[in-house]
Amino acid sequence: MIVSIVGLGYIGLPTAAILASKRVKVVGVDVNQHAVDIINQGKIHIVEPELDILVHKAIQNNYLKAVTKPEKADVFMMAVPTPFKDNYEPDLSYIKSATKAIATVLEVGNLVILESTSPVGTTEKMMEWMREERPDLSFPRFGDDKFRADIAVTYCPERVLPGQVVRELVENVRIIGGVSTQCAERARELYKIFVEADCLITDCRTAELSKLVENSFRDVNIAFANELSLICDKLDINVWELIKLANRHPRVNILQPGPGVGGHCIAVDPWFIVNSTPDEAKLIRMARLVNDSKPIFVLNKVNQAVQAIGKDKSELSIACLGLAFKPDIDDLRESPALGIAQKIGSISFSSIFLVEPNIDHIPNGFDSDNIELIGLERAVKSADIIVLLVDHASFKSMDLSLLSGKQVIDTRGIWS
Ligand code: SAJ
Repeated sequence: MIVSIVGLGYIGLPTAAILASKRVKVVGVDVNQHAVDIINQGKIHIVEPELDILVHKAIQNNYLKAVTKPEKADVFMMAVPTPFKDNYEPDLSYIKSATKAIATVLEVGNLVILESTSPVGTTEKMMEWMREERPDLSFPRFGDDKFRADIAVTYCPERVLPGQVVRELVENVRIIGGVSTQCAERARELYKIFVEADCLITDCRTAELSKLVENSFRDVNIAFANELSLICDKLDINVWELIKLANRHPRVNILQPGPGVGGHCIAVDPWFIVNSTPDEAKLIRMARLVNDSKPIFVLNKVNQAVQAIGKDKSELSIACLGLAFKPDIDDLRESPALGIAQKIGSISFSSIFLVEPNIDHIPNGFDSDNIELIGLERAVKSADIIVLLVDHASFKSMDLSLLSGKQVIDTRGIWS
């Protein structure tokens, strides 16, 4: 059996490497020639623990190769991005072009799996795109278990946590949404090669919504915590203590407030639900707005800190601790910490110190020449105002006496 994985990013590449480690022949397809070249050298172009060893072995043992154009295979798995456009409408152009590309090499008996996070109905749209390219082939009909199609089509969302992808790909329960039950059963056989947990069968529409719902559930719960942080600020109550106490109730489990929600999943996927059912998804939309407004609250706190010192900004220095979207990773995508630091960077402080232990150069979006990327201790000692934006391990274990006499804005509650 040959499995072709289209899209060799954060999901596609680990999936390719794990399948290859189970002695399945894998052909990875990516339009990015640079990524293809790096992978074929047994190296990786993304940061993910344990992945480099897996890819290295897979290439060395000849179970994985990367190419830029699809080739014939038995199974095609698509793991390409689904961003949103300016109006929060999902952008399915990557899925469309990947689908059209694989359609040219499809053969009777092939299984096509979509893994990309997608709005409800995308799997069926994908079938339409394949049908347009290949009128000679028959495709399954939604919910029709009697019809024998040439091609099986399934939606199986990825649900792994960045930073733990290699472990979670094997250990997480998998949802397998077939266009028909036969399609789902075929996909389950494939996932059972490397998934140790249950592979639960449903239809493709339910599977599509389940992925969006999981991330929206988390977004709504984080929004609740973020709203509490605003309420507590008004009432002069320590939100971290409040949450700790409330969580001692047997049926309460409040998440943690922060400077906003980042990453390319939780800050994006709820919009796919809002976009498809705008009148019904009121709470989901409001949660997005609450989480997206949290950086403004943090910037107001910076202004208050300046006022508390009673000097002009041009006489003060400020340290921004953390730029990544969550702790102990280098991923800056949709990071509220980065956005806040960039806004601070445009204010005329005398010096701005950025501390991000997981990167080695100042990212784009900082224009001023009074901005430095420096170590934690030097930044904290030198700055008048400290804004803690990410709960990186090294910040948690810092000597807290260094903070004395400083204005401290702890958006993650690690020092409270
Ligand atoms: N955050 C908080 N407070 C919390 C928890 C998280 O402010 O109590 C923030 C984080 O700082 C970060 C953001 O939320 O900015 C998202 O981080 P995360 O760790 O909750 O999630 P992601 O985006 O890394 O991964 C999520 C996961 N989804 C769920 O847990 C439901 C993962 O399983 C999905 O596979 C992934 O999205 C995805 O690819 O969709």
